[in-house]
Amino acid sequence: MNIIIINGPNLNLLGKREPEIYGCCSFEDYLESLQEKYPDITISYYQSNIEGELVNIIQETGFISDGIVLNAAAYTHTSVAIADAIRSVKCPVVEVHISNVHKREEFRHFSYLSPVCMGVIAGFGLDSYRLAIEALINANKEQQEDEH
Ligand code: CA2
Repeated sequence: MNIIIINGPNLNLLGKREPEIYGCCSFEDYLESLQEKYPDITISYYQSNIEGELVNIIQETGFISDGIVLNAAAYTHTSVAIADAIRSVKCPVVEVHISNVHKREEFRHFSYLSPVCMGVIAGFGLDSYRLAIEALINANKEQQEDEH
């Protein structure tokens, strides 16, 4: 399987700022441990602070990957463009959040992306990404069983 993890704005600061909310591990270190856990899966990683670049990478990878794990960060709550990009691609997209957005400010409770994603995982720290990968593995298995 080929899975891409896409992180949105400010997630390049993971491990450097606000550890009480987002933990103290950099995403690069976490990714290394994730890849060790899933040696049979190719996990690619992309991060951008720019909305249009997130749209581009979803379009570019959404037809050649088996799944996308997407933490669009603040764009989750604002971006019709990212929602449209998700809607336009073939592979399943799992929306991920490190924090439990429903325990936080009200503006974080709404997501433009949830209705066009396969599912949403929030509030488990960086482990949210692993849970999303598990969901994509299960979806891929089910799809293969349906095809045979
Ligand atoms: O909980 C999440 O994963 C969020 O997607 C993170 C976004 C926030 O706007 C969403 O409501 C929930 C913010 C990402 C900012 O990342 C930082 C990481 C470290 C230090 C500072 C910011």
